[in-house]
Amino acid sequence: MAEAVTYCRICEPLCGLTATVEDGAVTAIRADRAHPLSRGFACPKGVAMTEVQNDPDRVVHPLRRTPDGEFERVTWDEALGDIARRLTALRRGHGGDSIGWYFGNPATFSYTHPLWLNGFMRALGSPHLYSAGSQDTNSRFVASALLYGAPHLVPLPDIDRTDFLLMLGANPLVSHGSLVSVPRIRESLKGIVKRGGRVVVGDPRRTETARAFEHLPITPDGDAWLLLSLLHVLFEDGLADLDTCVRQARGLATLRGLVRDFSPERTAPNSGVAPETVRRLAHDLATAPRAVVYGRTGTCLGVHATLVAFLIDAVNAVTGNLDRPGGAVFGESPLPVDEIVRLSGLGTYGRTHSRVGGFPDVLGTFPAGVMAEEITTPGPGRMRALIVSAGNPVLSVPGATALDAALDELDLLVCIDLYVSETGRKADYVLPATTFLEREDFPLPFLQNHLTPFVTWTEAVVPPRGEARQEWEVIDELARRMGLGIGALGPQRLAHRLGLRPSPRLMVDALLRSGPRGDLFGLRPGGLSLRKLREHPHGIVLADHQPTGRLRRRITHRDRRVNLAPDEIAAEIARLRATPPPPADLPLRLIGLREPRSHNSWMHNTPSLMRARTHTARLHPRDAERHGLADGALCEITSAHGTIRLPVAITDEVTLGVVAVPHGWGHEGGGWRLATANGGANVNVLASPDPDDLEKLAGMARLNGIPVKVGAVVRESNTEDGGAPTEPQVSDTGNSRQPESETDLLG
Ligand SMILES: Nc1nc2c(c(=O)[nH]1)N[C@H]1C(S)=C(S)[C@@H](COP(=O)(O)OP(=O)(O)OC[C@H]3O[C@@H](n4cnc5c(=O)[nH]c(N)nc54)[C@H](O)[C@@H]3O)O[C@H]1N2
Ligand SMILES: Nc1nc2c(c(=O)[nH]1)N[C@H]1C(S)=C(S)[C@@H](COP(=O)(O)OP(=O)(O)OC[C@H]3O[C@@H](n4cnc5c(=O)[nH]c(N)nc54)[C@H](O)[C@@H]3O)O[C@H]1N2
Ligand code: SF4
Ligand SMILES: [Mo]
Repeated sequence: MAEAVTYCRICEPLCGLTATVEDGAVTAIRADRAHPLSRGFACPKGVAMTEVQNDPDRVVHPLRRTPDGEFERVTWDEALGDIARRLTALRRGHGGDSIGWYFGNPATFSYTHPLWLNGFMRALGSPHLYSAGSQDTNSRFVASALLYGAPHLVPLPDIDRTDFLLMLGANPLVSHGSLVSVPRIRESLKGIVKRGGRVVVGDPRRTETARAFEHLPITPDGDAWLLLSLLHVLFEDGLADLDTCVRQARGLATLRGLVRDFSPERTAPNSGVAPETVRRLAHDLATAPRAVVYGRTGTCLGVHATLVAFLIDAVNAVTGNLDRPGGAVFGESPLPVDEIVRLSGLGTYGRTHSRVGGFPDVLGTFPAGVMAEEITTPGPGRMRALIVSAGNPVLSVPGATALDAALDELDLLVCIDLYVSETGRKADYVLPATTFLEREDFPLPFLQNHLTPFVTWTEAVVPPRGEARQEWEVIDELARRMGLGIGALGPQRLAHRLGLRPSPRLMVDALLRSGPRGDLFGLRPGGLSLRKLREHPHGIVLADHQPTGRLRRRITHRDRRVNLAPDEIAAEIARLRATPPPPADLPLRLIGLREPRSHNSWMHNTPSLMRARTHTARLHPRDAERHGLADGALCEITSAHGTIRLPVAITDEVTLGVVAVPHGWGHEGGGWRLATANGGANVNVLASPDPDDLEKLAGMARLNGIPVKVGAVVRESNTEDGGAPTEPQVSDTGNSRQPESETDLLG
């Protein structure tokens, strides 16, 4: 028996874990008490990773689908040989741009996986690259591209030093924080209040976080209106920090003009926030010694997602809180990230446009919401083959029904995954991936998101189960068989083709050593190197706080100023004004939520997380009454695009007129038996499959604020099309139930 130290790669705090290993298998996972930031905290998902690791339903050998729809085991050689042959034939017959790739959320937690797949797609010269980003963060990256010229410059809320946090559309007590890595985020938030400060949570639902702090109820998709009126008051009431702003930014006068007629009286009907509340909030933000506005997925999945992300930073800038301790700070990495982004050409926005819908690329990816039409629209560049790695788009992208049908029209679908998912069940091949416990790792994309600058490295805890392989190894071998050289840079691709393939860890070592904190290959003794990281298995804290005052150097606009008035934003504001009212026959608004014991679609096969749980639709008591729905009754939710059936959970935590349904449920048929048995419905069939309905600047999926209606279901054939369980249980849905996770484990 041995204990191995590693870190969790399920969500962004990257908590430290200790794994017990017996005979080459993980038998238990606990929180790592010696981790300097998570200090003995892990949530139930991290602990339950033991069950994913050892899950009998995991795919551990390459699988090929037979004509009757079953899967049979094949060798890696057979699988990769056939895939390489078919891809090569497509490439010859139709060009590299007939081949597409979608990578899901877990991909970004591996340091090698995104790099290798990017290299592969570049070598193919294919624009068909899609990711979970258009359902998650791309609006944030686009706002940064407009404001700072650099999509990767994403500000962090400096929670540990602020006096006032306005949080919009985030529920970190459940999600554990996103686009900012703060293990023990509940304690950090409580720290604000302990210092005499405030946390205000703008959300249509009185969430776990809203309950722990101050709740500001807001109408779904109301954030742009709220933020415009906050700016209006800041300017009109002379609360703007003009000196700081003029020094940092350009376009201040234009911005002022743009917000002129968004008085709180004018915006209240759209934001749901009363004018006097907006005024007070603007004053409180401006007069707090240090304040910051932060927004997350609730602000990213609406009609005006990029505008909202932009306005959040605009409020921070206008109150003088940008690039300032306790405000919005720009994290620095121990790697030369700005140089890497520049040299690799990866930090793009709008360099190319999608064939369907003409959407600008965001970091080289197009919105996943156009994938279905890219498959079904004839003509040059039609996507004929798709590789999906670490993603389950059938349950995660808008217009799930259309995508599900489009996948049948592909010549080849390959999934690299831990399970046969709802997407995988349509695949020609499902290839077994390693779990994060079976691979070495380095938190490459998260290094600049750590509020406390931190770096770590982990070795694999156990060898891969069965024949599982890391994604980069699969991609490397596929490229070799296709005669492709892969790499982000031209010379790298050539070297790769000639067989010069430095190991990924060598690359990390070189980047660390030459980075701003590196040992410069001996010139700076005590500096970072891979060897040094390996001597510190719990990771290394690099500083107490992220540095400030360096924004000017990092902005890539020629004048090195924040652009507060890009044309794209003015156009979005015009579009906002022209937003038609939602259809009268769909009077309710659908929003999402995250649950402590779910992780998107992929931890529903884990017994310890699934005890006494049901997928439900949360509805306000008055809405339930109006529609004659009792608690636990089966209801039908209908949008312009589809219908699902779910049991109702009546709770006044949702605002009147709002229905809240978590995504990632509604498993069917795939390899995960417990997940499938738990029923539920795929909420994304309610979202529009039409590319015209995607948000304009970043192609964001509209997954929040969807107009819907609800109705009672007469119970006869209730398992037919909604997939709802016959006897809905309501045990985990009660009004005031606290999330078990942190309260249990944080004490
Ligand atoms: N309605 C609605 N829809 C949403 C959202 C919402 O809030 N509301 N949120 C969106 C967001 S933020 C996200 S990030 C997406 C997620 O959407 P996706 O990334 O498409 O899907 P996941 O459910 O995360 O599925 C991940 C898949 O990867 C597999 N997997 C896990 N670890 C690994 C690994 O290490 N390697 C490989 N190869 N496979 C692995 C899992 O088995 C699973 O099949 O969903 C989006 N969809
Ligand atoms: N337990 C758990 N943790 C997770 C995940 C998970 O599935 N389960 N997923 C991980 C992933 S991939 C991500 S991206 C992060 C996301 O992290 P967060 O964004 O913090 O997570 P959510 O719980 O989705 O919070 C979004 C909130 O936005 C609110 N909302 C919906 N519409 C609107 C709106 O129009 N305006 C406003 N102001 N609010 C709105 C919702 O009610 C919800 O409370 O969480 C990560 N952590
Ligand atoms: S909060 Fe839970 S799932 Fe997220 S990193 Fe920590 S232990 Fe893992
Ligand atoms: Mo996400």
